[in-house]
Amino acid sequence: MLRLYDSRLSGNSWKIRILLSQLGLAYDRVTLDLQKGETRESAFRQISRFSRVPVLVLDDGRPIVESGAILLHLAQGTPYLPDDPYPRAEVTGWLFFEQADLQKAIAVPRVLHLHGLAHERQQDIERLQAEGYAGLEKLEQWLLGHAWLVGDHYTVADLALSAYVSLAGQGGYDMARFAGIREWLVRVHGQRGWVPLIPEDGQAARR
Ligand SMILES: N[C@@H](CCC(=O)N[C@@H](CS)C(=O)NCC(=O)O)C(=O)O
Repeated sequence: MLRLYDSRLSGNSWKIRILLSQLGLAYDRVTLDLQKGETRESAFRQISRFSRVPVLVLDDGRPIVESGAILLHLAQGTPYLPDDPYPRAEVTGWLFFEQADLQKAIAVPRVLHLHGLAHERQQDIERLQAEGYAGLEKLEQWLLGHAWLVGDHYTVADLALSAYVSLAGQGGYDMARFAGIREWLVRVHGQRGWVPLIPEDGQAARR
């Protein structure tokens, strides 16, 4: 059985839970408490070379780290990842863009807001938001002319980017200015098998 190490509010881990649900794959879920430093415990560091979630442990015990790598591995041979090398490279390109231009710029302000540190770290938040808004503007421009990030249907590119983009409001981002992104998020969240970040609160991920 697959085993997913995650944490409750981790957007990177959420991406994996969405795809596992969409693929109908059963898995054991091990939810770590980041506040208690559980990602830094030595037993977990044997599994996760970067001391971070998500980690997917395969049936044969081999771990895969990094959300993008896990998504690409799981999506191989499914409609969520094109077989053709060119569109496949486009999917990969969006995954790199998410990590470089959006993920940290959204995740760090979000964590600071969730932990009540937004006021004292306002300068850091503004610097990260300037980067994040630049990335969001590029995404918006693409989505004003395209329904999906690659080709004519939903792929793991849409899945991967939608996770943190849909959580940006929790990091103090004003998403009202991005009509293309908002409409795309509605399409993404309507995909069969999509699951909210917190199962007991279907609305949380949409805020
Ligand atoms: N690039 C990594 C980022 C993973 C990451 O930042 N994970 C966070 C939670 S979302 C984490 O485990 N942090 C460990 C900690 O704060 O102790 C990925 O996409 O998987």
